[in-house]
Amino acid sequence: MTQPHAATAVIALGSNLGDREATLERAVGALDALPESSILAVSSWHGTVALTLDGLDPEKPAYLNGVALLQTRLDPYTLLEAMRAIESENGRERVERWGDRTLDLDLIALDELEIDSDVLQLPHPRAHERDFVLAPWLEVQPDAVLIGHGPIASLLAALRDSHPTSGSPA
Ligand code: PH2
Ligand code: MG
Ligand code: MG
Repeated sequence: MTQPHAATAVIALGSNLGDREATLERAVGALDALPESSILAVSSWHGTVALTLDGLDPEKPAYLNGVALLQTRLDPYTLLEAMRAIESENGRERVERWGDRTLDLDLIALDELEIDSDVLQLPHPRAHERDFVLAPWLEVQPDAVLIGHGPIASLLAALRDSHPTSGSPA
């Protein structure tokens, strides 16, 4: 389903298996190729330590993370479905929560939209505490504000004050 007005989607990309950079680049191309959608900006790829349910784990394969801005007229649920399809096309298998993956695409925000449904929460409920989302996001949208939490520049600074090493590459 499409909407009358274009919105800007903030999409976080991550990979810690296979040829990470090639997969992320392919995902950006696939997002750009979605109907009624075009990529506005893509951050650089940041090497990050894997965050697991038990905390940061340097023994796990390291991630490459980035953020893309996608202008789109797709409604949020159609966009989410399309993102899942791109994950599957890139070898994503859903084995364990927060497990290793060839490709993870997370919808972080869609303009000012707030949604709290079973399948989708916007803005993403954990984005404010994730260095690997905030740092690349800041590159492409320095004045962005995360609804309910504040300017992402302040969130990232606060996070780095409390966990000085959380964003460093593996
Ligand atoms: N994604 C996860 C779990 N852990 N760790 C890093 N460094 N980067 C991620 O993108 C990531 C993670 C679940 O989506
Ligand atoms: Mg994720
Ligand atoms: Mg995900």
